[in-house]
Amino acid sequence: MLYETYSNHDCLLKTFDAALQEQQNIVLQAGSLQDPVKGFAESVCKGMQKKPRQLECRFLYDAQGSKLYEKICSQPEYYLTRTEAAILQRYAGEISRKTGSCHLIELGSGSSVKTDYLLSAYQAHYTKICYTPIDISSTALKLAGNAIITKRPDVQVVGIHGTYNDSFQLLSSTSPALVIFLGSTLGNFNEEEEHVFWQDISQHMQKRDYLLLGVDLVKDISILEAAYNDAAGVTAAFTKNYITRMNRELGSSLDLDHIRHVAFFNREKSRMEIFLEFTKAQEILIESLQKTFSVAQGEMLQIEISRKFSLPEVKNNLHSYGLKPIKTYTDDKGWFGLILFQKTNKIV
Ligand code: AVJ
Repeated sequence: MLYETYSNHDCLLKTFDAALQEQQNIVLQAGSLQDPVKGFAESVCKGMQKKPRQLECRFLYDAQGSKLYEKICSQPEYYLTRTEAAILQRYAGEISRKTGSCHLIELGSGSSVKTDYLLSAYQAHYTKICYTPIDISSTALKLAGNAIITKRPDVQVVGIHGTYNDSFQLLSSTSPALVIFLGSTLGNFNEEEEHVFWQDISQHMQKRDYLLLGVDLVKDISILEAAYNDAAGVTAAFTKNYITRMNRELGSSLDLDHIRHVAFFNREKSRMEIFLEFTKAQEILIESLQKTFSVAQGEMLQIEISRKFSLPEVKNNLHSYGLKPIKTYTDDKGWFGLILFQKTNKIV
């Protein structure tokens, strides 16, 4: 797997097109991630000035965080990955027949393990499959990319080390495409962020392109809360790794023994809310910006939200962005949903 760095948008699209042409297996790094420590420092600084304080969850996924997330996925309480994988396994063939041959482009691909069901189905029906995983973890991308080209030498992998925003421009080159957005990662956006996201993506998708969206559905609170408070403490370690990253990259020197993972379901907002609670007062230092923030004893920093959806709500919402629901797939318990949409001309 080759790995190359590109400094501006123009350059990324051109290089992406060239890699497709030349049938390379490669990961291209988008300009947005070239100074990740600076981006992290600025983001923490901004988040600490909000009331209540909120940090951006995408910084959970450094090399260690991506590894811990994979470990979360195999915890008995964390039903999401397992349930979604079973739906994919069962319906990948049908999905591939519905969309026809297309370029698979996945947002937040991580380990790409679940996507393998789709790759397998598309390979069974079509020749020359191209897969574009997009992720903010270069380690996860390289590992996933190498695993795929080894297992499936006929699949071309052109990965993007970047953010969702970097991916939109690529949609001009990938049609007919299936945009894949799994794992209920959508739930990390609040309503406002979600609106901007669908606006951007629907504007860039070409007519008749498809979208496969995985969403976690509202269910019994005890099941939801258990999934984010696993008994082995892996989710707690994942959340606390945020502080480990701050200590390492920002020079924050925080005492992890007095910081606690807290996660509960907010019924009104239909979302899990995940916090780090400071059990003693501490100062957060951001060395490069010469800033410190005092955190009081008992204060909670919001690290992540994970919204829980209903299928009609999601389908209605996306319809207003010109994304027409084609078919919905769920598991027997109705815990998780996969919806296949197609881009139409009409923005309702
Ligand atoms: C990767 C966003 C789908 O919200 O369930 C898991 C992240 N955080 N446990 C989720 C997560 C804590 C996960 N997503």
